Amino acid sequence: MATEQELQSLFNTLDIDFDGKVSIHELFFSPGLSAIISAETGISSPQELLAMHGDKDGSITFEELKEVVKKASNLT
Ligand SMILES: [Ca+2]
Repeated sequence: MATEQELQSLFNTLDIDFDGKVSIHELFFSPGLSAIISAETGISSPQELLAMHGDKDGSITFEELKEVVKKASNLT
């Protein structure tokens, strides 16, 4: 479980180039944080997360990520 604030903080840490989106490279660059994302979304692979819920360019925005966590009933 995570609050929106915790999720935003996690997202900002993952977004290394500060473009407002988390890419597959950024997820792979931070395996520990990526594991937390997996736990909160219920989707174990970053590839699957981005393919199912990300943008055409293979990145995910905070709003998109928040929706996935909300649907997994892990947003408090
Ligand atoms: Ca980024």
